[in-house]
Amino acid sequence: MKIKTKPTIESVAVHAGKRNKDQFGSHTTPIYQTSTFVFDDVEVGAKAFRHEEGGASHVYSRLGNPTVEELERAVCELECYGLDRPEDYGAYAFGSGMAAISTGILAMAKGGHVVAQDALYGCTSQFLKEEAPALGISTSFVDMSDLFLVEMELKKNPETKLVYLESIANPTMTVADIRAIAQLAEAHGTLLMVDNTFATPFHIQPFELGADIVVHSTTKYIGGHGTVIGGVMVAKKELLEESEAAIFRKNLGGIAGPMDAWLTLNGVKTLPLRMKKHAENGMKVAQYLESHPKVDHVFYPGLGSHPQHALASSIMKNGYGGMIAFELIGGYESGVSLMNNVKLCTLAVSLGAVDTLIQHPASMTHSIVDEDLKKQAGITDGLVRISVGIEGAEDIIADLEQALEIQN
Ligand code: LCS
Repeated sequence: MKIKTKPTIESVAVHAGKRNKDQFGSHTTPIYQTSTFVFDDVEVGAKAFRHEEGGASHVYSRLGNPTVEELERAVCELECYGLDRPEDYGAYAFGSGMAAISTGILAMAKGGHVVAQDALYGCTSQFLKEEAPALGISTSFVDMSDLFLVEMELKKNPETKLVYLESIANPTMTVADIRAIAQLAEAHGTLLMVDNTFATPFHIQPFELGADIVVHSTTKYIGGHGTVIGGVMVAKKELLEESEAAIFRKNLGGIAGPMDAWLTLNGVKTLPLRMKKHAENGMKVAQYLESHPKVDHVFYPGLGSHPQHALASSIMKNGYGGMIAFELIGGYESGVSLMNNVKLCTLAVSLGAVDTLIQHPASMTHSIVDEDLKKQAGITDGLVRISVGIEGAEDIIADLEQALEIQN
């Protein structure tokens, strides 16, 4: 029998993050639901504060917590799956995706400029445009599907410290050429931060393509069950240290709580299994929508009609994910009618849960985005976004069919 040397990503996900047994031999991860940790004596406590050997391993749960650390190791292992030196990387978990993103940007782009993708999750876009300037960080937004524009923007802003993009953009489904953009970033001496929420490491591994920092809203596919808000940032330990990311997290205070970390860890174990089904259903639903006479356009990286289909096929593994954006021929009115008439699908924001969620970016998740930026990024009033769940694909399609039937 051939002996495999590299475990599958399914096996890594099930066992990721595990350390030695606790003192009771607990099989699953205990929830260390505690604010603080006991020191054996003053010396042990003082050494912990000085980060010296012999100090207590844990001090206070805003600085670190064993359950949270297990989640950090788990996501780190998945993002580093297949890399030559995964041990060089580390991760920090946060109480939300936005905490990971804002803390990460503040730590990595201190007092400098960010060149950001024009299509981004609404709150990320708002943070960069409206809050970050007061904190000493300026941003220019650019269409990252045009590498020439990215390069021009980098040349125009030599003080750029960070390039920021979403591997698959929310909600336009634009796929980023991470490899090419990483090369541009490196040539201009800036870091590349990638929000990998839509793709997850099951489909895209930004580190393999040259990214420096990966962030996630773990609220979505990684948690997977719609039970928890969370985020994570992964990068080389050296960069985490240099940027003082741990100090930023400690003092901004955005660490994840142990219960939330534990819920998210449960999601990690089945991430590949769920993503396989999300992607299978995503393709079926996208093909159905594309063939429907009332649908004007479908944005799904797996379809030949997607502007970056060839790029998606070269960087995505195991399929194309479960997110779809589309426009109906009847525009906004028809989209509203569809969303009001679905029965199996749920009208709600968020995504990446086991059940199918449908929402209207222009009036919901992206309502706060600057109007000009929305126009530039292609976030139109008629765009509908669907997060395809793991129900039977035929049931999701039947629900969309009856809802599309109703409108006229
Ligand atoms: N990054 C992406 C790509 C997201 O889609 C979201 C949230 C975040 C970051 C922020 O994560 P959070 O703080 O919520 O954990 N996206 C949402 C959405 O599309 N609908 O509701 C939330």
